[in-house]
Amino acid sequence: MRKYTAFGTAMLAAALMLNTGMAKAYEPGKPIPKKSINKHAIVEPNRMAWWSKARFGMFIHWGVYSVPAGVYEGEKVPGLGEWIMHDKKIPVDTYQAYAKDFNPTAYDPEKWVLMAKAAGIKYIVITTKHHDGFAMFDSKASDWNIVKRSPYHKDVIKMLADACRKYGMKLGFYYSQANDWNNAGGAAAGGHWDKKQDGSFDSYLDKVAIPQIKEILNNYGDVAELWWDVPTDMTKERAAKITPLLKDHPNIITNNRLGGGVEGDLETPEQYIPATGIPGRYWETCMTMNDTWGFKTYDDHWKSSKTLIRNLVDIASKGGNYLLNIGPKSTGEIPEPIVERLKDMGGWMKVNSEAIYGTTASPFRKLPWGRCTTKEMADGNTTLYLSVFNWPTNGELLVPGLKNQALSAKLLANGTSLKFKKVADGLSISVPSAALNEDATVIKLLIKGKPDVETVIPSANADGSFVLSPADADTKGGVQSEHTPPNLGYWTNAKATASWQIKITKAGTYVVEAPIGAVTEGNSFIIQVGNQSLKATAKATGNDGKYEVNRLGQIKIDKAGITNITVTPVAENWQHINMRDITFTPVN
Ligand code: FHN
Repeated sequence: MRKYTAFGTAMLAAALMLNTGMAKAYEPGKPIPKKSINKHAIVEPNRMAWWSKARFGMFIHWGVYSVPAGVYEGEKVPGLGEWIMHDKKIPVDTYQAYAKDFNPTAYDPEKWVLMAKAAGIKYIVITTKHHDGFAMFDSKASDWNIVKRSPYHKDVIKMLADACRKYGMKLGFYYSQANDWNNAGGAAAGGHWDKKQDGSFDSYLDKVAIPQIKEILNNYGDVAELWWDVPTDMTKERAAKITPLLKDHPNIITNNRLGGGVEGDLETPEQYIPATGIPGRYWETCMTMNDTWGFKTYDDHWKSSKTLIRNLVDIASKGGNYLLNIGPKSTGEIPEPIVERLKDMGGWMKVNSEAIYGTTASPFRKLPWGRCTTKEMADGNTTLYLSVFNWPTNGELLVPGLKNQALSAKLLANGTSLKFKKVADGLSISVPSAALNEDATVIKLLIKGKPDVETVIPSANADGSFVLSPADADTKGGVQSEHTPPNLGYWTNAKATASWQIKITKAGTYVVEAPIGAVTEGNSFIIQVGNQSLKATAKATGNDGKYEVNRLGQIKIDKAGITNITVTPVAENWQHINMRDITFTPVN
């Protein structure tokens, strides 16, 4: 679990609230024909085709905030790097002085684009203006921009657009339409602490935001995506001033954060992967590599390359795109941990990208060992890409519930053919003793026809014992299954639940144990098994990544058979926990 500020979360919640009760999608973003949506397939409007195939994009948060880089008046400021002005209530003049030190002489946009390409990234979305209102482009609408106020005096967006065009990389623009802490009137709703921010929000929209949106739409060639953010006070009427600007850009893809009830094309889960995707909507998970979007000198909480690769696979298996963020330094350099991770992702993609690009969601509800992506073949058969995270130790990989006839199975990395046979619970594939790639080894399985999968409910062992693993959980409310180590994380919401279905083999009393990491004391939860429940409290370990086995207590299971098990937090005192496997052992 990685923490982000309560404020950021609140802003996002506000963004999403403003998008509820939504009207129809605006022109030219034709609404997705909802009637033709089934659980995993969307009838694709053509302009979405490239995006759906791409699966992997790069977000860039770059601006004046990369100068203080998380430090103000000698003090390390907690929270997001790009929020420093807001979080420390930095006066406008003081903040604007940072622009004098924003001199990215090491900026090499071609190098950025080639780095992204080598990682397997297909499109870039960059902040043209974040909440600090600083335009990273040559703007006529406000001189609070890089050309006028920085010693660099160059339009870095134009330079990036040129590089993207040269190397065939799609480019999209992030634009903070309603939160602007420097242009007068722009902070009317989203935080206000300096007289210089005074002004009317409508006049800010008319004189700064709308002219700037026109500039980014018209001065840089094709814009692949327009990424609105935080629609504070964006009423229907205000949004209606912006949507017509997109009419001349019929191919542009927009997200769901404009506000005013505008649905846009994309859902934008932030910092999480929706447990079962977002059926019937295009979606793009945006995520940081460490804990900040904009560069901070001392944020070393980097996700491992393994986590990033598995996130990409996980997202593709749920039918979404991964918009992975980088925060460059004010010099224009990319921090080395980012470079290393993108290189690792590129190494994996070089061999396995076939399992990502152009694929659709998994037909399996859950797979105990990894993920699956799918490609429909022209002859009506289907390729299943099985990305194995946890390699079997017995030489057999069970594809549970698969009823189709298998035609061939190969290791994607080297083409080695694998034997397979039908078994009672699905298809069993004979695999080498060791994985080819610890991050994810892909098996390319060709099956006859469209996937026909029966949900297999796992069974307890003959002695009655069983283990509930994070990967098998059905999660609701934000808690999610994380990979390294496998755990249920992001469990910040006291209403979030994890549940499982299992075939109990023996009635009786069971001892329940689980390794848990918890920063604070007092996180209690209820384990509900059928109609019995057990209340337990996690021990604090001081760090949510430090696990200690908790003996949670005993519970009576009344009868054998299919049983639902749910873990629900007790709201009082709930902070968050990370929980690994829950083990049930019968008391003899
Ligand atoms: O407040 C911003 C944040 O700084 C960052 O830009 C993210 C990216 O999705 N969006 C906002 C919070 O939802």
